[in-house]
Amino acid sequence: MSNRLEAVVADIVEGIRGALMKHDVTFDEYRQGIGYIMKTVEAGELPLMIDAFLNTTICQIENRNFGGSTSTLEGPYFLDDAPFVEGALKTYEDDRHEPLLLRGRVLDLAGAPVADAIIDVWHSTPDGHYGGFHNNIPRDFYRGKLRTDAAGGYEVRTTVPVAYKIPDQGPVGALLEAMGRHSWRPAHVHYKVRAPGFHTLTTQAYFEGGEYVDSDCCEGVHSELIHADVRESGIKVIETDFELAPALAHAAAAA
Ligand code: MBD
Ligand code: FE
Repeated sequence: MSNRLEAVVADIVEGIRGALMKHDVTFDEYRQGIGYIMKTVEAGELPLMIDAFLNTTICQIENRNFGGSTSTLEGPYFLDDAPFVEGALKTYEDDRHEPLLLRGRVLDLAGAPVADAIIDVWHSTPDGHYGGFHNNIPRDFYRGKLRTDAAGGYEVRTTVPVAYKIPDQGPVGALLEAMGRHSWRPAHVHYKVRAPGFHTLTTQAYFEGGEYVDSDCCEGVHSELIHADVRESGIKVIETDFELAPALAHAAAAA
């Protein structure tokens, strides 16, 4: 058996060495880089930093190796212990809330319904924060698990999320801004869809015309994940069918 760990780490190191060489990085800058990483760890933002730069690459690999719906960023705010919810996610009472209905079906690659699939849904508050992470918002707010019915269907009410700014007081937002980039993600709803025998699908929904849809700082937007402004009796609806691939990876990844 080949040593996969050795192979991957050696190539990562080689890639970093190439970048350092290319830019004549000085010893002083090298020490500053280490200091920056230390600060990021202390601020609890290391997962955020890595996700901002590399999560989308892992998703590209998933999309290359599995069929089914397009996968995109999990991001740093998924909580696996979110409770099952019926009808609606728990949210605050907030004048800024705009109601949102999420619904659709979970299907296999042949289009047959997948019953009893579990869908985690999570998204931001109307001021761009996540339950369990920011401002003492309870862990079970703006997130929950759904179970698909016999027809593979799911439906839940919640509120429209807003664009998310990676905080610029923290090391990650500060880095992006110092690089001359912005630190915004377009408004999005997160989903993680799981069912026995299927490859887990992690994805998001975006809003057509929304701010930053064309310039996500984490590069997680795919055109097929952008939803038009559909309304039923005035209520915004995102209808998404999730197609799950079989659990087995493409030969290239499984080898
Ligand atoms: C988010 O909300 C997110 O989804 C990602 C990918 C990165 C930072 C914040
Ligand atoms: Fe997010």
